[in-house]
Formats: sequence, structure tokens, C-alpha cells
Amino acid sequence: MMAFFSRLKDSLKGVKDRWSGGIASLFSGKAFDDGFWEELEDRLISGDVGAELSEELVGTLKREARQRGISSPEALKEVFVSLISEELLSVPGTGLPFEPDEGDTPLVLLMIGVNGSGKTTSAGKLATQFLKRGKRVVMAAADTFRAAAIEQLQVWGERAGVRVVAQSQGSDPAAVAFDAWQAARASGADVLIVDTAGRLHAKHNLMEELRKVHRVLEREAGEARLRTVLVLDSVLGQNSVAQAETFNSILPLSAVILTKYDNTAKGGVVLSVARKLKVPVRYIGLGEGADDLSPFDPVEFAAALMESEPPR
Ligand SMILES: Nc1nc2c(ncn2[C@@H]2O[C@H](COP(=O)(O)OP(=O)(O)OP(=O)(O)O)[C@@H](O)[C@H]2O)c(=O)[nH]1
Ligand SMILES: [Mg+2]
Repeated sequence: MMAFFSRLKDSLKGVKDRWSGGIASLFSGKAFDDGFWEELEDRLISGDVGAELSEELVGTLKREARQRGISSPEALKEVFVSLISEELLSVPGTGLPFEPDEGDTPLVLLMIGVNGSGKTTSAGKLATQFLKRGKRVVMAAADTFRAAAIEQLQVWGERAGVRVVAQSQGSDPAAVAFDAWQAARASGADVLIVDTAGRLHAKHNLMEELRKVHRVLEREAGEARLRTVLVLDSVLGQNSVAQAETFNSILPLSAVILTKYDNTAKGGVVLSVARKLKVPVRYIGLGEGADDLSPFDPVEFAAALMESEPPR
């Protein structure tokens, strides 16, 4: 965990400079007057925490400060850090990595999201990490839209030593998913990771296609084995929250992976996702390499973000 913490601290450097740096520096000695509370709320909103939640967090913090007679900035910051982690922890499953042993195998991860959000990369990272933990993994190239998409997944598969089930470009994604399920089943795999084509949530036919893939997997694997994983680009901030709401209304989401956290100025989006969707953020993407995907520990995260030491 400490390794994750220092790693996270490094990876969050960018976010901290741009987002929480501005927030953390507020907690540095000034009086907690009206100006302070207003400024804090403004900075939370511009950091993509969302207006409603920002107001609520500031309100709670203010009340706590008054009730507990807190006067030191350090103490107030600590309360703030625990408020953030409590908010995240209020969604069950947050930060827990996928465990293939949590049910009958193969566990099926259906990766969905808009174009370029990081689905294929996250699929590859997950496959690599499962393999390192001794799990047997199969991947499905159900993004049949572009030949390059199939190749991209195959590259990840070759690098990790994971079998990729694919058909030719333009074939039916649901048929690829079905094939891959059969292969995963037959080979006794622990995990099947299904990559899909990026799609705009407003495109009706593409959403229908996704529903069909989901239907086939649900029929074959059963609901208990299936996890619908929304991959969200955190750089998009509030837009990604809106996307997530639409996807969630079409297919019930089991988990969120928040990618490109290393690149974002909008660190607060993780709080918005938790609050609005009530779907657990399981991992955050912290770069392009296979190891740059971390289970998302809310307590460590909140502490790292505000540069406090993690609570013991
Ligand atoms: N810095 C950074 N880059 C990432 C991360 N995740 C993905 N990327 C990059 O984002 C770009 C898009 O990633 P893909 O995995 O191809 O996205 P996708 O959702 O599969 O895209 P489509 O298949 O076109 O919808 C690639 O250049 C990735 O290397 C991350 O966590 N951090
Ligand atoms: Mg892709």
C-alpha cells in the first residue's frame, strides 16, 4: 500500500499542481472567514467537483470546524481529506480490484465508453496485471470497426502473452464476444476481457449494438459473472460525468475506470462520478504503460491529493 501511495503521489503531481495545489494552498494559515469558504467552494467547482457537491462539502466542513472548534489549518485540512475519502467510500466496491475468484469463472469484463477514452489500453493493462497474478486471461477484439483496433489489442495480447480472440474487420461484435466466451470457457480461463468500439452515447444504432453484445454475454455467462465497465477519460471532466449517466441509463454499469488521471487538471471528476452515478471507481489510469493502472484507494488518494500523510 505504501508503494501505491508514493507511486500515486508521483503520478498525481500534475493533478496536484493544477487542481489540489490550489486547494491545499488555501489551507495555509489564513483565517477561516467568509472569503476562505467562498474561495474554497470556487476552487472545488473549477476543479470539477460539481457545484452541488462542492457546496455541500464546504457546508459540512464549515459545520465540523465550528462544532469541533478547529482553528489550525492543518486540522481543517485533515477533516477535509476525510470528507473526501468518506464521500468516495460511500459507494460500495470503490477501489477494489476485480477478483476473478469472487464468483464462478470466467469473470467477464465488458469494456465500454466513448472514442479514445482508453478502453483498449485499460483492457491490455488489466490482462497484463491478471496474468502477473497467475490468472488465465482471454481477450476479445469486439471492436471490429477498424482493423487497427483489432491489431492494437493483439499487440497488447502478444506483449502480455494473452490469447486474443478476433474475427475480421466489420464482423458482428456480438459474434466475436460469443466466440471468445466459448474459448475462455473451453480453456478454463479466469477472466475474459471484451474490448468494444468507442461510441458516442448519442448514436442510437451503436448503443443498440452494444446492448446486443451485452445480451449475448449475459445469456452465456450469466449476470453474476458479468461486469460492465465504463472507461472514462478524466480529462473531459464534467462531460465525462454526463457521458457516464447516459451509458448507465442504457446498460447498468458495474464499475468505472477513470483514465488519464496523470494528465488531468480536473481531479474532482472522481468525486462527481461517485456522487452522481453511485458506481464504484475501481481503477485509475496513470499513464500509458502496462503498470500504469492502479486500484483506486480512496483514503490514500484523498491524502495524496492533499499531500497529507495517509491515516494509520
Ligand atoms: N496518459 C495516459 N494516456 C492513456 C491512459 N489510458 C489510455 N491512454 C492513451 O489514450 C489513447 C487512447 O487509448 P485507447 O485505449 O486506444 O482508447 P479506446 O477507448 O480504446 O479508443 P477507441 O477504441 O478509439 O474508442 C492512447 O494513446 C492511450 O495510450 C492513461 O491512463 N494515461
Ligand atoms: Mg479501442
